[in-house]
Formats: sequence, structure tokens, C-alpha cells
Amino acid sequence: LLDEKQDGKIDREEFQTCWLHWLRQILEPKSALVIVDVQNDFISGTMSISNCPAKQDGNDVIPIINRLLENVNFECVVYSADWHPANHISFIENIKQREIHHTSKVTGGAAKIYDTVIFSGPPIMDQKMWPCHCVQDSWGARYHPDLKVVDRAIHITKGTNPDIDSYSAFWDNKKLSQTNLVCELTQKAITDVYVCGLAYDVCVGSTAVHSIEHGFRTVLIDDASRGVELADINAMKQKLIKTGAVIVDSDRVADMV
Ligand code: VGL
Ligand code: ZN
Repeated sequence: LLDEKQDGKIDREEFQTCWLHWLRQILEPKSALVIVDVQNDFISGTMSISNCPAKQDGNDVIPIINRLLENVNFECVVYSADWHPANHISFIENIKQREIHHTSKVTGGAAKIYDTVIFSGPPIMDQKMWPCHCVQDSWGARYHPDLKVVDRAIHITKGTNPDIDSYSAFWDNKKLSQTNLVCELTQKAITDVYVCGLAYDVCVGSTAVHSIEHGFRTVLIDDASRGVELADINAMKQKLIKTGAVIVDSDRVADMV
């Protein structure tokens, strides 16, 4: 930049932009904590991750997240909730009622729980089958009662379209529509996004990937997240690192914010 000027000086406007704006942003991060899907059904309800292959316990994230909320001064706190209508495409219970052609990617035949099936279109779609969970307004869809919910938080519901699943708190799985999360974060001039919650390899990971795609510095809080399948958790970690996210434990976060 300096080399381009004959007199070696940068003009006032460049100074404003480069130094006051960008440098301030680098030196003064504004951080958001995004708490993904810490809902009853994922902890002790129909889709308890303790029954899932990795046999992790969703309860474990609650004290860690509560401690972060008490000890770290986040600019804003976001809670997301999986919020499905009863006829949602991801529920194995609905696979017959929907009367659409499907084949299991795994067996090529009738789908079982946790199978990925291909639904005939439009749009032709890969969909992992889950037990009925997080039905709108049900007990299972509520935040776990022990989770601290701070005042003036942003609450995001997702997965409300019966025909499209939505793992991330930003986009649905087909990227056909967005929640208003990116607008909310942009309005607050958020630079850094910290993601945690349930499930690591599904909604937490997807949210972090989309956060990076939106240009936020993105940090996944490892010990404040629990997942479904060990192989998928590890694959998600690799993807996150490759995409440019940082993975840390919660005791590091206070120093970063
Ligand atoms: C989730 C599976 C299906 C999650 C939501 O919150 O991780 N997983 N729907
Ligand atoms: Zn869901």
C-alpha cells in the first residue's frame, strides 16, 4: 500500500479504512457464543445421544456452558433449537406416511434408524433418518431446564419446513433458506463466533462450517460439545480444521474473547 504512493504517505481515507477499521477489528474481537440444540430430546428424550453409537452424555455440556456464560463476557449469546413439525421428513416414523419413494443408501432397501436414505425429488435428497424429536412446543424441544438462559439472547429455531432438514443454525441442509442469524450477528458487528452444544458431528459442526463460510473467525469449544458417532465426530473435526476453524477447550475461551 505504501509503495503505491509517490510521496510514501497513505491518504486519510486509507488510514481510516486500514487502520481504524480493520486493525481495530483484529485487535478488538466482538464475540458471540452460539449454543446449539441443548434440548431435552437430545439429552434424555427420544433422541438421547446417550443411546447413539458414540454413547456420549449430553448432560456433560450443561455445567461447562453455564460456566462460560458466567465467566466470559460475550457480546451476544445465541441459543438454537431444532423445531420440527410432526410431519418432518427426518423422522423414521414418517417414512411411510409421506409415500415418497426412498431407498436406503446403506442397505438399498427399507430404511432403518440412522440410515441415510435417498428421497426421490424434487429435490432428490440425501436424508439421515432419526427418531421423532424436537416437535414444536413439546417438552422434548425445550432447552434443558438446567441450561442457563441469559437475558437479551438471540433465539433461533430451525428445521421448521417439513420437507427439508436443517442441521445448521444458519442455512438449511439444501441451502435454500437462511435463518436470521447472520443478520443478527452482522448488525452487532460480531467478528468471532464460538460454537458448542449438541450434536458435535451434526448440528454443532454444521453451524461452525457455515459460520466460517460467512467469514466469522470460528472457534469450536470441544469439551462443551457431545456427538452421535465417533467416526463422524473425528471427520467433522478434520473438516473444521481444514476449513479454518479453531478447536479449543472451554478453559481457553476467556483469554480469547
Ligand atoms: C440434530 C439430528 C437431527 C442435532 C438435529 O441437533 O444435532 N441431530 N436433528
Ligand atoms: Zn432434527
